[in-house]
Amino acid sequence: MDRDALQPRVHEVAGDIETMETRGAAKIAAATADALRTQAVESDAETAPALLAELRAAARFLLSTRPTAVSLPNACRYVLRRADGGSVEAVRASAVESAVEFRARLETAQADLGQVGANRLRDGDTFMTHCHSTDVLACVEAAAADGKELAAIVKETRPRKQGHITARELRDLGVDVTLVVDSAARRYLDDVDHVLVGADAIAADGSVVNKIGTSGLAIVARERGTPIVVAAGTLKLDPATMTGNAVEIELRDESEVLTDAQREDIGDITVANPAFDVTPPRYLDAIVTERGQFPPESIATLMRELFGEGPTEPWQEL
Ligand code: RI2
Repeated sequence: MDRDALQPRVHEVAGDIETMETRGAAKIAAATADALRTQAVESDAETAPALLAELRAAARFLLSTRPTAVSLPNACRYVLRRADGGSVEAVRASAVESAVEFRARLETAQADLGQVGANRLRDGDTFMTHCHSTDVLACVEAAAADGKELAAIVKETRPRKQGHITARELRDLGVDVTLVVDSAARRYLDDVDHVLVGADAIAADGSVVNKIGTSGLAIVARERGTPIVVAAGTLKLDPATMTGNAVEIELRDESEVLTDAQREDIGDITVANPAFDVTPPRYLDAIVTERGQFPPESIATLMRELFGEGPTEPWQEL
């Protein structure tokens, strides 16, 4: 199906995800569900199969924007598996209902996992974090609501410096924030009670894919004996990894690393800009989800319960 037939809002949402105007795994998932809802509402398809074909095409288009955050295909799975019916109106209504339900579940999940994560944090604790994760923020927000006073060492997170967003949001929650450059992490780990990070995807073996720099932080934290906790709703579980698929690591443009002038000045070199890395389960202490806290090695059991034995790809063309 031609992408031009998709609603302008779907193009807008896809563009915002691609340029990272909309970023963070949970926000990407929420925007994806909204885009599919808009496609259903605004479509002038006249038959149920035509509307379903449009929804599948919209999902494929959204999926082409960023390859790593599994929340994106999981949002598409949720909406498309429930969009069904004998008439165009029935398909429209079920797509809208499932997209709205997905958003509501996302919010509840974040609040629930926030409380689980908050239970790990004690009054007076200091944690270190990397990048910007709304799941991590949910844990801190719940701890703050419980009256706990916290301090945070926030890594700047090159190249896009999402640590600045985290620093501002933590400060707004009343957390005592120290911002450090990424390479200062090891120096400050002695002052830290927990490392608390988010995730873009979690594989069936308990490996966690998160912003580049997470795995190095986890290895150094393990050496120091500092617990490493991942806050991640079950939306981040990647069912495709149950059948042996690897998570694709997004490689982004070199312009995020060097300005044109810097590039010109340095001359003929290669610039590599992977957005994510993989932390093996042996460096992680716990994965905090809305279903409770799990040792990383046991996550496959939860995956099977939620997704069955393997992934579905309801966006495939029939
Ligand atoms: P929440 C972000 O990726 C970070 O890697 C962060 O840890 C992860 O998404 C999860 O974010 P990016 O979109 O879902 O900035 O917890 O590349 O908000």
